[in-house]
Amino acid sequence: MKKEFLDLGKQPIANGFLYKDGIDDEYFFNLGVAFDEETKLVTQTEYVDPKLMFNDEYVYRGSMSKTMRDHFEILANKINPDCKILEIGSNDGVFIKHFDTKNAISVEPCGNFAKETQKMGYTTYDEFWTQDLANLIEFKHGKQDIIFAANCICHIPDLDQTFKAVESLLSDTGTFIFEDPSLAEVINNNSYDQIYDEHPHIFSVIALDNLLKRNGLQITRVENLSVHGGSNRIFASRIGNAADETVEQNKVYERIIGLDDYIRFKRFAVRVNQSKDDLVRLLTNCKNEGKKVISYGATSKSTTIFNYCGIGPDLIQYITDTTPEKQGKLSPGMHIPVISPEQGFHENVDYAYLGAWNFINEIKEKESEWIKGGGKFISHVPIVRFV
Ligand code: JHZ
Repeated sequence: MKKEFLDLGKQPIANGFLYKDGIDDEYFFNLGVAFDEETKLVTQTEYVDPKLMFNDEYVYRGSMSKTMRDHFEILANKINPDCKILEIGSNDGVFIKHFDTKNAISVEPCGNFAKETQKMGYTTYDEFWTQDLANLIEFKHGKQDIIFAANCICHIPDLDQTFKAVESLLSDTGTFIFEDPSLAEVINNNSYDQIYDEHPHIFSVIALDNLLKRNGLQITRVENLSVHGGSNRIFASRIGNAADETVEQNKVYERIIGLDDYIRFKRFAVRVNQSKDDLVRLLTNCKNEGKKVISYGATSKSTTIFNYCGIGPDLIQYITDTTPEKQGKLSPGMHIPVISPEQGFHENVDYAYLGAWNFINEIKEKESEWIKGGGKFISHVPIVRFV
């Protein structure tokens, strides 16, 4: 049974950057977050129709940061290049590009990105991941040695169907590798902005273990990653394979910090509410002091923040982002203009709220001159402050 613990209010499509003429038709939903007593899964109270988020106009490009390009290259280099590999949610090809087009296939429901990997020579199925698609892939390409998904599985509402389809397509010795934001890190860092329409679930290892097991799979290894504010890379295979010590270690740690207990999440909700008051207060003070405040990185995460906290162009003048598909548009819901860093990031900016706080090291290095000149970043992770 799902028990709601947090209400993040009325929210738009997190990556639904829009032109002025789209404002009247903008879609909103209520973002409630719940704990499922049976599986221990943290999940949304209602799910947004995936077709409203993942379609031919999708704007998020995985290859926009060096951190992520390097991250995927390092992983790809550890995988046997001769294995048969399938990627679910291949986006702009940031991971799959490291494999030979003869051995690698991909699934990508955003048509604009599916076309990109098709152009690169990969067989790409421009569809959502389903059992029917898994059956078709098995018929055409056979069972797969590796099924990989990065920042994708937590985007799919029906996890039982997802895992069953993976199990059916894996070869007998095959491995399912997937990585998504870690619930432990979200709770520890108060990074509640990881919760938005595209993330219907935030995974603990405990919940994944329960869900995978009831679909014929088991976790054999967990790697704790620093990317995206703290993620877990899960290795799973058919039930009966040996698990290493990292699985139990992660589950024990999660039990210690209370991720199997509804009360823990009620406490988290109190901290989220406090963070909202602190951020609005800090930005209001900056405005009253006549400072120029912008936001750095037009992220899905910042859509949650701005809409939950009611932060609009009066507090954040504009957002800079390197993604061409976001520039010239307005942010979802609060309609803050998005422009390129070349246009908007310069010495006249006093403070920049870090929408992309997960790339803080890369960004601080890149903007070291601005920082030397007195510029300061603001973040709410783990508490609201200048960083
Ligand atoms: P970033 C997306 O979340 C959506 P978002 C998705 N649901 C998901 O799970 C994660 O990604 C993985 C820009 N930028 O990665 C580029 C700069 O402008 O935090 C991006 O638009 N300058 C699939 O949207 C944004 O910031 C820079 O120097 O929260 C970062 O988005 C850098 C480094 C980035 O993901």
